[in-house]
Amino acid sequence: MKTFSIDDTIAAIATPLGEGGVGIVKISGPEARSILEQLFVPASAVRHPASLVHLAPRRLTFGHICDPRTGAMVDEVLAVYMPAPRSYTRQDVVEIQAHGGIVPLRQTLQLTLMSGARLAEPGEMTLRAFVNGRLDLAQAEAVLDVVQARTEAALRVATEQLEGKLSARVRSVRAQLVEVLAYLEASIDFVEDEIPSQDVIAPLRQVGHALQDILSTADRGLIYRQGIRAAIVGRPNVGKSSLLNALLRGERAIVTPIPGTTRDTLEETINIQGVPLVLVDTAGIRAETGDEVERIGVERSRAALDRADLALLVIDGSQPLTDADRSISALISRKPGLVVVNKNDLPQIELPTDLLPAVPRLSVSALMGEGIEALEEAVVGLVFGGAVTAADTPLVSNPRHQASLKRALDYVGAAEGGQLGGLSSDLVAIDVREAVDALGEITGETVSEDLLEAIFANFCIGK
Ligand SMILES: Nc1nc2c(ncn2[C@@H]2O[C@H](COP(=O)(O)OP(=O)(O)OP(=O)(O)O)[C@@H](O)[C@H]2O)c(=O)[nH]1
Ligand SMILES: [Mg+2]
Repeated sequence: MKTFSIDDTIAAIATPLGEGGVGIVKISGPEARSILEQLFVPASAVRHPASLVHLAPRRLTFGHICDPRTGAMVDEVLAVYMPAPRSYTRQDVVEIQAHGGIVPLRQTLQLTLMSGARLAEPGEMTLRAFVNGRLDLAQAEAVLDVVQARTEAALRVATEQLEGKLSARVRSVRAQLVEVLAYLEASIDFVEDEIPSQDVIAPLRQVGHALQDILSTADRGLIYRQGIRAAIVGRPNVGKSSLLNALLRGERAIVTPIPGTTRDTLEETINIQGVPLVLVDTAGIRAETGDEVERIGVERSRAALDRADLALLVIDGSQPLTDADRSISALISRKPGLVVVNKNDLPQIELPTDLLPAVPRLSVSALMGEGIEALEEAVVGLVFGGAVTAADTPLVSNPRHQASLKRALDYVGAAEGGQLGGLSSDLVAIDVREAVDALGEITGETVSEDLLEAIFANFCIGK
């Protein structure tokens, strides 16, 4: 997407490549209809040649895609033509629903390119929807979040953003700021008695509170959207892989009585109370390992721990604490974590109280599935900072939006401070303008081409 040309016609395979029930080729742009007419032979046209190119808008028409050069049939399809502006991109859009095989879809796409379409870049259809004003930027980003949602909670956050809930809040706050800005700029140009004096502090404070309010659920929103990485660590044979399996309710990792069974890290995602939790099973860490493969595994588990948001330290409750347990506990002391005392189906040996005294402890049996639900509760409690409420859906779930909101809040604070400190209107106006621009970045009123490119590059082709 080097340049934002939106006047040409683009085409892409919109469904994942592979064998499927159907596969869709999408075309958007002024030539969409004429391209379809070159390639598509409605079934009715075979019987009544006069109806050859008659396609009723938004009606599925059955027919065949044929190579216009040879007349050779490529696939049997349903085609639909959606004239502008009532389409996803607000341009003329054509969708060809073909059989979901790689070869017929590729050939159909190839024919559209031959007939004048250009291959669409990732996200280019949605970019057009944005440029043509059908979606604002936050809504366009929500499209990607809907596609990528890993839990129902994440999907709910994304669909509300797609509907424009966040955009509406941001717009109304921005409008308030624009009013303040207009007043400040007017008072630069006119002497005091020419415009009625207006309170600037109160609206700035109001905006500040509104921004704080929007931001207040952002941390939770980000968690729903991005998930949390939890590394399961501990010395060999304490039951890390068994714990992963217990949390997955399945047999994913290999479990044996032999210490050193897990040689490499293994990742699986589970959904606990709407939070996508990426569990990383690691090789047991011990001080000295002669085995080269195991040593590499141990290195990886240290790395996994570094990248994790939280650590689950597994201890074998039926065995006395070892030096290895202690050195691993030192590794996790800087992370939020839980001590999981495993094997509580066996006689237990009391843990010394000085082992990570500030970290919550849970007693479980990975083998029997005992205490696993309490562990899940504890993880969610940790993730949401203790207080998990079934409060309403977070408005903000995107780090980009969170950063812009924080920046806007900072500038509003600076403007308020400046105004209270008796700064001249033109200086206060500078801060207010920065805040207005920061909010405009969320919905896309003020946005650079670089940023657009970065955002839409994350989309899949055909979206
Ligand atoms: N009694 C009992 N045995 C368990 C429990 N959890 C795991 N085990 C047994 O402990 C042994 C080691 O379990 P793993 O899950 O492979 O342990 P690990 O920590 O992944 O071991 P490494 O991969 O070697 O580091 C196996 O024989 C398991 O059946 C438990 O809760 N109770
Ligand atoms: Mg293991």
